Amino acid sequence: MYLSIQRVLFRVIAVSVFCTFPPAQANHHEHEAHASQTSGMIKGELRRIDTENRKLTIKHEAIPDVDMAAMTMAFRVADSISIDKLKAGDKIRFSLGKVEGKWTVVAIEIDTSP
Ligand SMILES: [Cu+2]
Repeated sequence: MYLSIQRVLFRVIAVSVFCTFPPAQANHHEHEAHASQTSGMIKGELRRIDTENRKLTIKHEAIPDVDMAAMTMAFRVADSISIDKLKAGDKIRFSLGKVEGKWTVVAIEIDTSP
C-alpha cells in the first residue's frame, strides 16, 4: 500500500523535490544509490558513447514506464556502471532510474537475442 501511494506521489513531486538538491559534482559517488524510481528493461541501440561526460546516446523503443516515445537521445550513466566495453552499434537492454530528477541509465547489458 505504502509503495503504490509513493509511486503515484513520486510523479507529482519528483521534479520539485529533486531540484532542491544542488548538483554536488565533488561528491560524485554519493549519487549512485538515489534512483528511487526505475523502469523495466528497455531495448535500444547504442549510437554514441561519451566516456568523458559519461553519457550514452541511445536509440530506444517506446518506454511506457516513463511515458517516453521511441526516440534517439542522450542519457547520463550511473557511476556504478562501466561503459568501457560498450561501442556504437551495440544492441542493448537497459533500465532507467531517476537520479537528481533526470532519467539515468542504472543497468545495461548487451542484447544477444536475435
Ligand atoms: Cu527518450
